[in-house]
Amino acid sequence: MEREFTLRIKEQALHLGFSKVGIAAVAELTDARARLRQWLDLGYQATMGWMERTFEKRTDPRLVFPEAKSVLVVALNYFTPHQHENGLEAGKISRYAWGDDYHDVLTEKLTLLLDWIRQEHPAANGKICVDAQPAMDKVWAVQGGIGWIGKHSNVITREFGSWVFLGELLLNLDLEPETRLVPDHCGTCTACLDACPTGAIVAPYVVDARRCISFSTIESKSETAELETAGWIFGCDICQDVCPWSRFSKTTDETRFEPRPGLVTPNLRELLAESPERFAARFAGSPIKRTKHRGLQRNIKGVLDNGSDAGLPPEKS
Ligand code: B12
Ligand code: SF4
Repeated sequence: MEREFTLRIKEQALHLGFSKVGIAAVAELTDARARLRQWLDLGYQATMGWMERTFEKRTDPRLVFPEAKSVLVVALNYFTPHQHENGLEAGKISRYAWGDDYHDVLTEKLTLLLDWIRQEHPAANGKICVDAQPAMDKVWAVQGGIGWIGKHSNVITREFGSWVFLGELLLNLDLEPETRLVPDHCGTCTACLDACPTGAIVAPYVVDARRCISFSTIESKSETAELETAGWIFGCDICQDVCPWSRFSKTTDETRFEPRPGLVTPNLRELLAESPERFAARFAGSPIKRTKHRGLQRNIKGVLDNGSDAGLPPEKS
């Protein structure tokens, strides 16, 4: 496939509002596959059984889209310049969940991009991957030249830090892959490992979900709170807040990621008093709907039982 069309696709992706875009050739993910296998064998997926069930598809895009020849990877900056406040009965929601659900935003933009590619190239076909399809987003982001996997295991970009969502478009086109990848810039820094209050980063680049506040407050289906979450009631940003690369954060142009009213540091007693109906209405189209009313109530009770503002980690300076 000619270089010129690859460049035009990338231009169109940026025009649609993506912060970064890159291309990787479809290939077997040998190293990542071995690491994922080891991670699963160690039980680090906790109760996310779907990680095991989708192992084959997750490590081979051709099982998701047999015609796939290229992986177009996108990153979308979601940083908005708001900070959590400490206080009695204050809960913390992670930055990624303050606004609208990123799955919807990325899927909408990738659909527009695929439509444009099809218009320009009638034989083109593709498959959108934003979590609903199993894929190793972070590995493709590295191979597509977006950034590097940091020791907290999230992809870090030089331009926006790690505050980017990732997604892919699998295409049946032979696009020109990136030849210049971004090297690992973590160096000797261990800020994320040192700051994680639950010791979930068990080794550089390796997160044990069983110990991670993000898993415990979002994915866990347990009836009662299993971890002391340091005030977090949905997700956790500590390892990213302390990352030196977070100083490169920039406010996103995507207004749908601006916080919904009262969501940065909600009052726990008020949120606890909300009915399931109010929860459903308030969190329609928000990532927070994932916990359902019951899960959020569990998280709030867990924080209140532990003392809402006790032991809160330092804010990003
Ligand atoms: C399962 C999952 C989780 C789980 C497990 C987290 C994890 N680290 O795997 C839980 C629920 C804990 C979670 C939490 C979060 N998640 Co999550 N999650 C995923 C999901 C669905 C799959 C990730 C996966 O494949 N894990 C399996 C493990 C084995 O992979 P891995 O951690 O990437 O490990 C690889 C490397 O670290 C590497 N490696 C291992 N050892 C070594 C050694 C060296 C030297 C090197 C270089 C590499 C290396 O090899 C491994 C395999 O390639 C992806 C979406 C997707 N489809 O990819 C989102 C995703 C990773 N999550 C995302 C986000 C935003 C989060 C949170 C920040 C949300 C929050 N604020 O609470 C936290 C971050 C917690 C953390 N520190 O990781 C984003 C990350 C965006 C980014 N910039 O990277 C993703 C990509 C979703 C998206 N579409 O944007 N998540
Ligand atoms: S998200 Fe929070 S609990 Fe999970 S690894 Fe990062 S700092 Fe630790």
